Amino acid sequence: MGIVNVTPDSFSDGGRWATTDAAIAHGHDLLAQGADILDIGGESTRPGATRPLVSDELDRVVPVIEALAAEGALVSVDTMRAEVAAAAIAAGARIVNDVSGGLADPAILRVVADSEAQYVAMHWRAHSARMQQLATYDGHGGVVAAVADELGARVEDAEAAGIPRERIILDPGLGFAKTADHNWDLVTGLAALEALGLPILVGSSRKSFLGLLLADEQGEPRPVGEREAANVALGTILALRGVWGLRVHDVRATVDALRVVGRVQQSTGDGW
Ligand code: PMM
Repeated sequence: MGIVNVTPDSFSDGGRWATTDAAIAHGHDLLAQGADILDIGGESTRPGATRPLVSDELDRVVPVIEALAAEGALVSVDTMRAEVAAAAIAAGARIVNDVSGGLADPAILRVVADSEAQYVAMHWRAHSARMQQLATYDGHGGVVAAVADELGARVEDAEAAGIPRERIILDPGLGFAKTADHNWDLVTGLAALEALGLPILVGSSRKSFLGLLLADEQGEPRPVGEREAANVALGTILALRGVWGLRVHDVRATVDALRVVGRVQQSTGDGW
């Protein structure tokens, strides 16, 4: 899944694809690099971000989705808002990627239920301005048990609103109300999410836990643009585990890695 952030303020690429034409061209580039899905978003969720007006979010994403979907691309809309999801589906989006899993705007669940779109429910606790204050997981089983429980509740709500289970994909929400250690716990504890029996999408691309892992001797995090090799390594591990999707900014390197995984699995099956 290649990322097209039509935003002025995303943490790693804010402003780069902020016009309709630049975003569409970026979508073409990601398809050429081998993306299966284009994830188009008009709201930055970086820590501390303020929310855009609904009208601005619509203006950002709808024309980009219309153009790319009309060309046959499989488009996902990255939104927490029912109104934006509805407009995106009308414009041709076939996946709704809701980073709040239906918590920010519960009406989004009915919008998806009334369509044929797939639904990504990500683990989330609060909007970006507040989320890092909620990065506490003191219960038995820590962050892994809490995320599995809370995502399980999101699935129940989605099903109650009429979204069939077959259309739901789960995402641990790396970096959302999570410290770096929480993110690593989730990666290594993926079995607890897999136990929910649904496909899993993971977004680690350029995130700060990779920057911290690769920090220099002074403890200075590796800059955002120099985390790609680590991201590909993580994506390779996750692909070997059988995750459904990887949400990435640089598609080519991940696609190359997935080809290697595919070639190895062609010879070894799942038993290597
Ligand atoms: N991360 C971001 C935005 N949307 N959606 C899903 N499903 N999973 C994620 O991890 C995720 C997301 C933040 O990253 P960005 O600002 O680089 O898009």
